[in-house]
Amino acid sequence: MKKNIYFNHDGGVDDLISLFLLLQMDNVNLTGVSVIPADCYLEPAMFASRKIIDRFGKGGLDVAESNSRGKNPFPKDWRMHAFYVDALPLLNESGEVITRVADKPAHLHMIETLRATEGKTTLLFTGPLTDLARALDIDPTIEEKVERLVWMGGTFREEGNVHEPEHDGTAEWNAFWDPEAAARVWESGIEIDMVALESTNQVPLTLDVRDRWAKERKHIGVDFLGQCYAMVPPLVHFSTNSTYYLWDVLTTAFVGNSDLVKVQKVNSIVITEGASQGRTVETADGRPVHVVYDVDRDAFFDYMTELAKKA
Ligand code: AGV
Ligand code: CA
Repeated sequence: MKKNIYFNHDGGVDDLISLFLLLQMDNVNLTGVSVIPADCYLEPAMFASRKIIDRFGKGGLDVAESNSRGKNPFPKDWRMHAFYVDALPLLNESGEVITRVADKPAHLHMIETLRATEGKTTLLFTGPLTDLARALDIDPTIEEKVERLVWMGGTFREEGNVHEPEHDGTAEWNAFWDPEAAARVWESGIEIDMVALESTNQVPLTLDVRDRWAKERKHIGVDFLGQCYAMVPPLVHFSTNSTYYLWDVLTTAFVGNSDLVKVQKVNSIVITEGASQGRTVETADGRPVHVVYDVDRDAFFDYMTELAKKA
């Protein structure tokens, strides 16, 4: 049976590749897509999403724009990535965009889509949780329609990936952009699977992976992976602030094939104020989440590359 998936993303290279891979999964019924302007600019991320659906999907989807705003903005250099993907010749061959923009903002589009879909839906979020928090405030009864939330975000390590003034570096960026939103979702009864930095640190973009995609570029989908991952810096000597990992792609792969990873239950809270804002902390009386803390790296790269070959 196919799983219903609603996908909210923030237009990074790995968010857009996630959309592409979801469209190749036989066991997924993608019910809706929305884009939040966190780690992207909204316009190119919307166009890129619609063109990816046109080029690699089967039709029947529209894409909703989020009007949410965060507390701590992403660096501009990173937000630019959506412009590069949107400009790829592969996505502009037809010269037209068929997939439409939804008539409602993302959080209302999600409520409407959950209600209109038979049975329950898994929410896949690869950016901040702002649209989900707003949807829960407006209509908490949507919880009944949610199978679970799979979120790329958070970490229980000392070291997060936020390197910003006035912060102590313990948070992951999707949690840091809107800490209150994460805390709001933590208050809900929704089951949460958290693909944390613990596992995503194990899947950096490396040169051997790029070489593999280059060798197999005769497959249009693998060429697309190679073109997209040419835009972002790989891990060569040591990890820097801009080093790229396959954060969201691992999260999406977990939805398609949970055998790739190991999961552990942790009780936790989200810090919303001060120098550690956005940090997720383990505490005995916190709310339970399932943390993806380990991944079979080779099996993951095989899985995503094989999916891309189906395009
Ligand atoms: O913290 C990881 C999240 C993921 O959803 N994003 C990128 C992924 O889409 C923020 C981010 C952290 N470090 C980055 C990020 C970097 N070096 N480049 C771009 N985005
Ligand atoms: Ca993202």
